[in-house]
Amino acid sequence: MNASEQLPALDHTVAGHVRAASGTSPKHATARKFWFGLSASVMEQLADRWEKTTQAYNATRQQHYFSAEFLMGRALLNNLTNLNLLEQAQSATKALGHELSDVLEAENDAALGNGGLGRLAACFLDSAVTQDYPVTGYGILYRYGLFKQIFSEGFQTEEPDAWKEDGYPFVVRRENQQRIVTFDDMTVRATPYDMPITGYGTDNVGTLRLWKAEPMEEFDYDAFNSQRFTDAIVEREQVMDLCRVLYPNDTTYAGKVLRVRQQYFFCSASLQAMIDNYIAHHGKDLSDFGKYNSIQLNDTHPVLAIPELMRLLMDEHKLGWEEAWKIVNETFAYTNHTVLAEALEQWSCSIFQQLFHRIFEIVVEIDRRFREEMRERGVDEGQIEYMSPVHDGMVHMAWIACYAAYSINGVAALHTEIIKAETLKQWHGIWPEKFNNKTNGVTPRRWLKMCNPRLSDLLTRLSGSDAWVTDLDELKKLRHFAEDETVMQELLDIKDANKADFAAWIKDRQGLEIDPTSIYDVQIKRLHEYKRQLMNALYVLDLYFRIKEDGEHNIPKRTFIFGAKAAPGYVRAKAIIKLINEIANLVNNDPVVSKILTVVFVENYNVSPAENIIPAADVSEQISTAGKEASGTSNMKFMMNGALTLGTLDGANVEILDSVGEENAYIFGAKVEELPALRAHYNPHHQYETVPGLKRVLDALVDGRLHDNYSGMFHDLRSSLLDGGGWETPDVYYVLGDFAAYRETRDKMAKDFYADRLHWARMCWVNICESGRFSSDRTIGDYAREVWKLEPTKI
Ligand code: 26Q
Repeated sequence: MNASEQLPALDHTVAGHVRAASGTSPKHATARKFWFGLSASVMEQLADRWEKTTQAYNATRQQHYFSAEFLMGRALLNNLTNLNLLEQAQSATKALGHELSDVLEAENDAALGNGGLGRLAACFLDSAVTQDYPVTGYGILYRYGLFKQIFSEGFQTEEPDAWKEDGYPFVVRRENQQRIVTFDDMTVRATPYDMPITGYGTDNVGTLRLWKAEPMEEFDYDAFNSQRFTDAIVEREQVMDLCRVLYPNDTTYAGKVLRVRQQYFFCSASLQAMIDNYIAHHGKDLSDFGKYNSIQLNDTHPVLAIPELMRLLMDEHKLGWEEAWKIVNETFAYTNHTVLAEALEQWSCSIFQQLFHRIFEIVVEIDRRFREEMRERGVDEGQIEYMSPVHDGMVHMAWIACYAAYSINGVAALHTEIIKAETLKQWHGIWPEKFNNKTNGVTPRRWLKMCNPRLSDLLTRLSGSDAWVTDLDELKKLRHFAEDETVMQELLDIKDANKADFAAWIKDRQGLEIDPTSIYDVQIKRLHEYKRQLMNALYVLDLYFRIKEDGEHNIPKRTFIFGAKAAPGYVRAKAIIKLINEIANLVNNDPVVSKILTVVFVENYNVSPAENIIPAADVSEQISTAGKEASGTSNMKFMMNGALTLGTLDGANVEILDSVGEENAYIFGAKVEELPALRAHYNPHHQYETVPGLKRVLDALVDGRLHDNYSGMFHDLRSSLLDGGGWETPDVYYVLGDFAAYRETRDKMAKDFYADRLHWARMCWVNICESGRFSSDRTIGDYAREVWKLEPTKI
């Protein structure tokens, strides 16, 4: 029996909710108010099932996903799709004088994450609930999400992302579930805001629990009255600061005290809730805690949960060290997302001593026992020192994770091999059995069904059902349609329609006209040198000169689409943004070249822009230096939507290639195992002098043809490639080294696009049909079976 069956249907409840939210008739409500009302109707529909799911999960073994980031994007359309309410919502909205598309556009993205790692967490929640796995997410309710990006004169500037200032209907404040988190210098009330996570084709509704920091007392009236008014205000604000903003750092580590406070805050509150919950359902004896709970640590950001669980078990629940450590060992699993040394978190001991001396004591004891254990194993002192959780005045978060966790995984096959052989090789030497690979995936609900309805309808029609939505391997069965010209023509028509939609979208958003018959060649991801947006930009500039100066003809028509945010303090990444914008100016305003090429830099790239860009893409740029991109996940989204990968053998590209075959992807560049030898003799000046096109584009950076507004940025970019400014290794990411191969492959790809449209369609089709392996349903199934030992629990 389903309690929600007794509810009035959505189309009967919307009007009332809109009236309540807007204080007007539905007809006169703004799109934003209508969105509030419609969202409230959705919350009403799922409430009873949500409660039931929570109860069912509490009785069983559960998995808890700890992550400082959840890049959720918009919720309304996703929930309507999952709950099969889309048609009802459409007609109800229309009947009340609104367009659903306008209403959906009124929602802000919940951008509580930087990029891949945060979006992965969001896809995982979707897949977990869709497959009825008892999984709960835990994170932070940031008041400001990832900054809003504005271009002014081509430079990135940042503005706060006040995404929920006028309220957010998809979280419920759980007043009665508050916990107290204690720092040595402040005590904070942690209030959970729970977000329902709906799944596709299931009544289960999972939970994302986001904690908010609040002052212990509503207001310190005592202080207020005793003329300490400002002190009282300042104290309140310090507490509120805790959750104010998401750190925009992505890949480079910054040892900010507030960041470690955030991490401890959400870990402590989440663990307290878990322990209380365990006691309520399974009794006071905590020795089976690890049998009912497992925690996945999304990178090292939540690793403070390890010493904090030790503290809670020992200090609050009176267990001994050995007992507590055994539980910790049974409970934690750790996912590594990066091989970049500069991204590994390490905190100065003094920060720990100042914020939570007890946690520091526990970490030091973990360190002492670790060293003892290693000595017993006969590990040499030098290696013990290197691996020890505390040394050189720093606490090494990844080392604590590797020691305490029962599972350590990378996020793509190649990445896992690299962490075993390099990044974490000492740990692999000691505990090889802890290591495993879990190649990332993305949810086909958001990244295919929802964002690409045309293609989804075709797939459903050809399959005879929509089973593929929850079993993406079903698409393999459609592979033979590659030989069916009518279907291939239909695929081309769908892509064309999506491209026309994107052209209208970007015209509306940025006033840019693009040609929907041109090739859409797309690179969307955070801006980082290793991702090599610079190499892409240099190619575009080279093409400009080839048309303009060399009079090359027969250059296929192309639209180059970029989307990327740079960390605000990452000066060189910002220089690359400025450069792309300047190239866009040059190209788009040239009377000759603009007939063939257009450059679009999508401002403020985020989850929802991605949903508009990906279904329209022809070419997916995945061009990181081999060995640097742990996995990549946009590569998978593109594949699912029928774009072809132009990429290096890096991250999950390797597995995409394996799935589609080399005849259905464009692969170029140095391989991981070739790079050390190539580097040994590498001289970027030689590339500059000999590789066609390179000298001209690199010189254009500094000879006045491109303007960096006298910032010196372009000069720095050029010398970072050629001589490292005299003090750093030049061209660390092998941009010039791979340029020739990139140019050749990209040229060929563009020719192929126009040469035989049906052949191109067949390649896209194979990519779509083989994308099942990259569904996050597969990933979550693997985690559930192999790491979490979890059974589906259906309500
Ligand atoms: C750390 C310390 C201080 C401040 C910020 C950070 C920080 C924040 C975010 C460090 C790293 C991140 C995010 C990393 C990330 O998104 N990594 C990506 O993870 C994806 C999912 O596994 C992979 O597909 C990408 O390859 C990887 O780059």
